[in-house]
Amino acid sequence: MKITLRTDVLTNNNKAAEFNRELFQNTKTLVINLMSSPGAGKTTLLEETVRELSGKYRIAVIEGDLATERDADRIRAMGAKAVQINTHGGCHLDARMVAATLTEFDLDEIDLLFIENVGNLVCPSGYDLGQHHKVAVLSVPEGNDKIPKYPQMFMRTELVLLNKIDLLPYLDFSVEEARKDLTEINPESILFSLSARTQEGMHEWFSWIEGAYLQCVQQ
Ligand SMILES: Nc1nc2c(ncn2[C@@H]2O[C@H](COP(=O)(O)OP(=O)(O)OP(=O)(O)O)[C@@H](O)[C@H]2O)c(=O)[nH]1
Ligand SMILES: [Mg+2]
Repeated sequence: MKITLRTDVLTNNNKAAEFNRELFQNTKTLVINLMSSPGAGKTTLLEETVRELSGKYRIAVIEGDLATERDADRIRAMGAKAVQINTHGGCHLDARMVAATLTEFDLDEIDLLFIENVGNLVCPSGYDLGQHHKVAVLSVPEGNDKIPKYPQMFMRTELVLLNKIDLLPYLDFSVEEARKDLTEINPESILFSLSARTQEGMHEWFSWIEGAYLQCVQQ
């Protein structure tokens, strides 16, 4: 019974995801679904991304949280349009929630749409939102065990942003071990080490976005 219900939920989600995907492709809007534990630094990374890339691209953000407009307000303060979804207890965004916010945007006028998922390493990765890319953020204070302990998240993402590397001197996190664990779980995935606080390594993330955008518009 439980399995049937989950299948139905996912089937409905996948239909909405296909609707979103077609819209994103028709309007040549690159869409990135950003996922992580609470506090890994998703909003900070997006603030810095808006700061760096808004001269070149038209950027918008969908923010997912259980409650408050705080993250959307942070993005608006950087000058980008942001729409907040409150899940009121739900642990992830689904494709229908995203579809419902799309009336708030003119996608023809947006080059990059970031979706910041609810902070959680478990549920968000199981839901296709119709995005082009799923990106996971992992942060140094979370410790080395997160990749092996939450494998579904890292199996389903093609890029991992290891954030807060400015804290490496104070904690026992091993970047080498993280790379090794990631390769075992998902040999295709790549990892960029960076700090949204000090900007170290951020250029790799910005170049990756530029490459992904080119690919999106050429399709
Ligand atoms: N030292 C350090 N702190 C960081 C860095 N990036 C983010 N932070 C801090 O980490 C805390 C959480 O950052 P957020 O960007 O709000 O994290 P989030 O992933 O959006 O959190 P949720 O939306 O609640 O899931 C804030 O106090 C940030 O200032 C970093 O690179 N280095
Ligand atoms: Mg956030």
